[in-house]
Amino acid sequence: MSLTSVIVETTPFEGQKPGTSGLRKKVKVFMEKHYTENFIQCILNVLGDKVKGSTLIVGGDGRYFSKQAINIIIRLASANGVSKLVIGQLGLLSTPAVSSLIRRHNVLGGIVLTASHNPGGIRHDFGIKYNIENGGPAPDYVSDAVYEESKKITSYKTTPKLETDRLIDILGTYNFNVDGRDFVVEVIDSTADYVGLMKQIFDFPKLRTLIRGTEKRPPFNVLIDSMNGVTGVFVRKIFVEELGASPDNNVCRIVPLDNFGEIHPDPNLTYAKDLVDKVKANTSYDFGVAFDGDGDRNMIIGKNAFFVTPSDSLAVLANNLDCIPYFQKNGVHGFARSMPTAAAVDRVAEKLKKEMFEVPTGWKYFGNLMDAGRLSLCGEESFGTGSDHIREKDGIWAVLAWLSVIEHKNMSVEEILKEHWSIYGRNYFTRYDYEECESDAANQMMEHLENLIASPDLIGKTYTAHGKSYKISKVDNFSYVDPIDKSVAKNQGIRVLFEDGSRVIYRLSGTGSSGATIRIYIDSYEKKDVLADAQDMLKPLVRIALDISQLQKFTGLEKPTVIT
Ligand code: G16
Repeated sequence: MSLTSVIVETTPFEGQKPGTSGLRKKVKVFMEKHYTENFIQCILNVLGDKVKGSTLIVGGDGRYFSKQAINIIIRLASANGVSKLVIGQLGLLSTPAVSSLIRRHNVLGGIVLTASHNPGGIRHDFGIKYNIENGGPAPDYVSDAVYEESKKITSYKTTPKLETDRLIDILGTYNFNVDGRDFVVEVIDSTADYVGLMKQIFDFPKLRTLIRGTEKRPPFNVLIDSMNGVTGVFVRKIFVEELGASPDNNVCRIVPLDNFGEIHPDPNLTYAKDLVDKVKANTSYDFGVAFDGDGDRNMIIGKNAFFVTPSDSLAVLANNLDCIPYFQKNGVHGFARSMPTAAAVDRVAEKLKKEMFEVPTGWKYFGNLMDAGRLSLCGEESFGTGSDHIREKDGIWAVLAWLSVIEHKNMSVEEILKEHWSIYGRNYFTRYDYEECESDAANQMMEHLENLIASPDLIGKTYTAHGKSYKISKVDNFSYVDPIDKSVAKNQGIRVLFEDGSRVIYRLSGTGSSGATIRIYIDSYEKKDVLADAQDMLKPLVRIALDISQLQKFTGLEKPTVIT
């Protein structure tokens, strides 16, 4: 049947400005008439002539409003001259799977429907982000252009009669003719491509032996928590079907729910408390991991819920990549971390004589370095770890990498960490999050910090708390020049650096959907005293961080919402 597109008049919406990773707003905002259509049309406008005849990947974490958004995308894409959409069945694709598909199919890009670790359901968050040809999140210049378009959009093109009802429920190729052009929707198995990629990277038979056990070695007992997010379908395929994990004892919450079962699908010690409690209560578990809604974040714990900070996780993997087939074949180039991430990996880079990069918060800043062949492994304190196999962070990849290291070293998680610290020393790290504060109060606090760091008196000033003193050696608002394309990212977080190498960093989150979230990152290095409790160790610096920022005065908040 031949279909005809139409032009629909619209007017701009305020605030369609992508944050750290795409546009995230309350579901009811995306449901407003023309809101989602406007944003999708703006992306297509920015892509310009490249859209004609192109293929795009579409999918997401299956949160509430995903199907409606996909239907809008199908109609707009067909009317704007896209030739083909490759869509995960039921709209499900993890963020890493989208990145993998873009690269393997060599297509123009992808649209990911997710608000990541933010809660889902009709009362919560939805999100849309665009990924470019290399499979990574759109760089700032693309997102800025989309935002500029959103301020002046007057119309969008759609094919209203294209029947989308239940189209993405059944695998298959669906052909349409729109304005005389062919338009194809291919609904694919959500996991097949990604599972294939993981099998190329890791030694699956060895990992299966680890999980199942041998005559000489008992099964390595894992608990994998998908937190009702999209990784559930991947966990079933990879860990249960391929690696022989028990569907009853080794995995939990693996059915994706559109409201994530009303939990906050953010893998940290506060929101993944269920996993922590289960691993603590059942001492037969050797390992626990939780993922976020869209599967790019991970939190690793060992026996008795021994917590591995993301900064340490990155450093340990960096130190042991040679046990993974992918790196044996491709070699290990450089390492990188986001600025607020503790510098544990820097010490590994130094020892292994690898290039080391410090970029602003946001996975998009790693892409150019990977494309240039200068970066193999990177990570962020926000529970993101990944490599150059794709251009997104990758939760399942991180677990398979950890299991490879455990299999190779035949040591527990805790033993591996303790050995690592004994060689490199330890970066104690904590992050305090103050979620959903009043935006004005948060902005005033940041202004206060800006003014403070502008004052020359601050350098050399000593702060004392709980009997420990720290002398300020440098303060700035972090800015970054991309070594490849020389683009500049300014105002990426206020840094207070102390003479002994300790750091306090302040920034506002770029992933919230309402209000403001203040993040304070505290990091201190110890060469010898490596076995203390992180919260005890960092108590003086936390006090100092709160004193410098006067957070309580500005926000009225006594306590953070989340402590990592
Ligand atoms: C996103 C980005 C990450 C970044 C994080 C920071 O994570 O993909 O690279 O570290 O945001 O979040 P915030 O700005 O809130 O500190 P995700 O998992 O939400 O896509």
